[in-house]
Amino acid sequence: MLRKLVRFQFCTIQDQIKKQQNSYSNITDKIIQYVGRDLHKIPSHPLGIIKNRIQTFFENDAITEKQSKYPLKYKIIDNLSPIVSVKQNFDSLLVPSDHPSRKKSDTYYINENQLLRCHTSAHQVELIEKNIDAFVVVGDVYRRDEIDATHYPVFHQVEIVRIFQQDQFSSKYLQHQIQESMDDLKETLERLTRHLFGDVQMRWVETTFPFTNPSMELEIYFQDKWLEVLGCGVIHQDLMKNCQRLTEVGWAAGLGLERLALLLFQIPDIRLFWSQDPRFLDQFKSGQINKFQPFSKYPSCYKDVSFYVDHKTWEENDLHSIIRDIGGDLIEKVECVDTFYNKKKDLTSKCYRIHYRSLERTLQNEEIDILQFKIRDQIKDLLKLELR
Ligand code: FA5
Ligand code: MG
Repeated sequence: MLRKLVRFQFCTIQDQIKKQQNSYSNITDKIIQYVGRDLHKIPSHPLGIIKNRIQTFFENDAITEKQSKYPLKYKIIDNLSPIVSVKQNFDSLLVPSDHPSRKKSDTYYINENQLLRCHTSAHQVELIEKNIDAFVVVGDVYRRDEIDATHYPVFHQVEIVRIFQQDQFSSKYLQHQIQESMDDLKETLERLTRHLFGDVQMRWVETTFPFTNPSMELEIYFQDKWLEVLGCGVIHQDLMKNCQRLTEVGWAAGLGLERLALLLFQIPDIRLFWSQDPRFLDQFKSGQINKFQPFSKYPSCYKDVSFYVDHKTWEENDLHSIIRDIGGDLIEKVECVDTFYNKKKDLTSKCYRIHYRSLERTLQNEEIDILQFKIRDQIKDLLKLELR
């Protein structure tokens, strides 16, 4: 028994993934290295500082007048494994079977049934089923997404859910209850935003999610652009029914921690959160929000790669994945700089520009060439594309 226990303790989450991976998996070793780093649990890391601020808000100040009849304490949950089932991540949330987010080009699968959660909403149903009516889930999430200053394949989300009792509504009509829930949702999130930012320019944009109706996104004005920081909505009635909560109504929201941290600390690049450089880490203290002082940027350089694709089957994320796997954090940005259709070949020519920059040192041209050659080789070998 003891031996079993000891062995269990030494089986890291990374071992667990590797053990369950099969030929279906599209998770690279680079991605596995991020699992378990738990940046949101480090109190002096910008993500930990914001997570703690959000936690304090939900522990102390989040009860709106509407909620005050049953002032539930929000339960804070930050230790759920990022390994979830297809059922948790998609089916339970009413995500249609042909939804693009299910594709291997978008999600990191361990095998046919298990994956690295692509959002903290993966835990909604199991917690609602346990009759937890006010909760906050914090965790790392994984997506095969584009790479730029505000997107990264691993990031952190905060999920917030609040479900009401019938007698908290002023009307017995579902449509009115949905409207009242929506109002409470907006009030709560606007208060949270002011708790974090003080005064800031924000706007609500209508959107759709399979598991909420109606659905909204909140955007904040950042570096001369509107930046989406969260998605939310009134929990779909079919989802509540599936949880055996036939008559209840409530709301859910999912925030991106990095997006909030970029704004609050004025950090210019999402890759910095993963930096181990003391010039980054030493700038932050538990409980304190201060403006990030950029240290001198090392020079960047770019290399182009061109190839032919069949536009009917082309999945750009497969390219991003190869580049990220080979170049890791040395990749600053990947952009398509040229596209044209070649009628004779019935193929589309694409040219991608890969920008390289280290946050920690000046890169040598030779080492970039090695990476670029590896990328070219894998485009040929793995994607079976003809280079130009
Ligand atoms: C979702 O993930 C929904 N689960 C949110 C939700 C929860 C809706 C509950 C309704 C009810 P979305 O894919 O838009 O939605 O992501 C939510 C937030 O995560 C975004 O607003 C953004 O802040 C952050 N985010 C998304 N992709 C990335 C990325 N690649 N890098 C960093 N942050 C990201
Ligand atoms: Mg979105």
